[in-house]
Amino acid sequence: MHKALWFFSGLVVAVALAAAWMFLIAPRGHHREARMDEPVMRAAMLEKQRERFGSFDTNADGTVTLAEWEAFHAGRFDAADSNKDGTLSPDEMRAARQANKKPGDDE
Ligand SMILES: [Ca+2]
Ligand SMILES: [Ca+2]
Repeated sequence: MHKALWFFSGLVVAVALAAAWMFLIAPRGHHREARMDEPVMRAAMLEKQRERFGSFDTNADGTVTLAEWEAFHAGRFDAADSNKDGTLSPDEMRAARQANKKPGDDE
């Protein structure tokens, strides 16, 4: 009888420790993994920014002039002006926005 009481008490403690692990300690481990991925995510983001900057900086001198800025946007304007009348209609702007949408962008 005394041994059964010790066994039951041990079982209760083991269940309590398992519950503490599942709800208090293990979730922190998950966040630790997420933090370990941060440098990888940051590097991917920086690479994406470099690519975007490179699409403006056409002479690759490390700066974007007004002419490069305007040329980039003129190219986008020309691509959006599907009927080539020199203006953008609401439909053309909507179509251009849809065409430039990336996965994960808001609707
Ligand atoms: Ca440049
Ligand atoms: Ca047009």
